[in-house]
Amino acid sequence: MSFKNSYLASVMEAVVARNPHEPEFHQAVSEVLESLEPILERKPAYQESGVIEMLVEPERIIKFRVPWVDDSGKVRVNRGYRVQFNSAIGPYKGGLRFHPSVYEGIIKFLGFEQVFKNSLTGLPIGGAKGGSDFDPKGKSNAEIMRFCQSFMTELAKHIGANTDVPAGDIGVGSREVGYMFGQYKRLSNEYTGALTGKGLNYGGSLVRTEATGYGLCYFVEEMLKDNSTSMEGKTVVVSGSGNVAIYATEKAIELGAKVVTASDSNGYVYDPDGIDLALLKKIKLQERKRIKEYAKERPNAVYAEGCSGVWGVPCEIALPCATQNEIDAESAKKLIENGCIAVGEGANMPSTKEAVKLFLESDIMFAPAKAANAGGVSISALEMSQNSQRYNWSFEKVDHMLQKIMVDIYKKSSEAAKEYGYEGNLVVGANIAGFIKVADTMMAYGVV
Ligand code: NDP
Ligand code: 2IT
Repeated sequence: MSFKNSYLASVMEAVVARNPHEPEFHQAVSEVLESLEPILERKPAYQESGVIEMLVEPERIIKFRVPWVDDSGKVRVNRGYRVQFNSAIGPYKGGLRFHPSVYEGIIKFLGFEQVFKNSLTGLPIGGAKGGSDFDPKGKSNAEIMRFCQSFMTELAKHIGANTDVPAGDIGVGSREVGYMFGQYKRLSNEYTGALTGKGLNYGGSLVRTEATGYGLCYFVEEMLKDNSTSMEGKTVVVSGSGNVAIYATEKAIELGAKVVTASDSNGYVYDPDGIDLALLKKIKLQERKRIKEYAKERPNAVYAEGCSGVWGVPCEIALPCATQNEIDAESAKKLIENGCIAVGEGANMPSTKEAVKLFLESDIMFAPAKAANAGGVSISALEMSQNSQRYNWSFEKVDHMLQKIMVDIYKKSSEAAKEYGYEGNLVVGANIAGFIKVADTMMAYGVV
């Protein structure tokens, strides 16, 4: 780790010592702390108040047993988590991830990132994340439902519309949110918006499904515009084929780009004719099949095993929308060599530290996750507003608000970068801009 500031170095050392064996959490914290060096020089109160030491420690970690019965009658036991990281500027807010790789370190990294992302949105939401090591792959609908109900039976004790409002993430989409909301409503005997990403019949917001992918493209378009270009006519590589990837693909196509790839954890498809969005949606959203199937139905598309090969496909814009650390230094070098001009992170922390360094040292325009993928949680916050009003806004209204929020986040991040001497570095800009609102609020509260 490379800290010039000895205080920040000592905070980082303490984080590593206190949270051993959690490399993703260390990675997320070190990136933010490194960005804070220029602001600490100007405002020593951030050090004197202890606010940074408080920020790196979650307010509360909830860890629980999730027992359920599979279709053969066998009892299965998973582990559930909710890390309520910071509630300085609003109720805890952030998604739930169901994936076998989930452990405390993953949820902590995601919760920590969420604090700054949510601050950047300008909306009154604190940061949290949760999930389970449950693997939804190959499970029947009934098994998914029993798991979600058991998970919520415990989680319900800790959430609420004014306390903590979970939503989806990897492995948690509208089906899972439906099962969890149904169980929450039953347990609490209340009809309140304690989850977002709900179905449209029961308090969901229009545009929430599309929001992360659309928001990513709005952000990237603004970044390109600031550099006198646009998505129009560009070749785009997208990784993943889930919620974020599908709607990033949809908006990129709408903006005139040609998306040529989609992937999952087994491999990727390259379609030189441009991804057929209707086919992608049919395979992934309706049939819930693997991405391999796509190539079988398109004349010129090819499927390759292994998901990292997708970064070797020549493109001008890369949109990683699958998972953390999916772009390592080798993949970053390939993108740079092949003439990529912009990277927009749809997934959370999809680039390793080494990859980010390579992007920042190159001419590539780099849109970091905290800023670029904040569209999803922004519309979640607007879902909360609509639930409080007991009213639903139109698609056009919400989409317009999403566009404005993403442009504002771009402006805030690029202006903060410039103000602190890092013009063009949106990593530093987004981290500083996100930090200021939370840190100033915490200082107003004192030591709490
Ligand atoms: P989905 O579950 O809908 O899709 C995840 C996609 O990523 C799938 O194609 C999945 O493939 C792939 N994937 C998952 N794990 C891996 C892995 N280890 N290696 C390669 N591919 C993998 O999730 P989302 O689209 O919602 O989330 C994608 C990313 O976006 C995550 O990083 C999430 O945190 C982030 N994000 C999501 C938001 C949202 O609103 N949903 C908001 C902001 C960020 P497979 O089927 O093989 O597992
Ligand atoms: O990473 C994220 O921002 C999300 N998974 C969305 C969280 C939310 O509360 O909508």
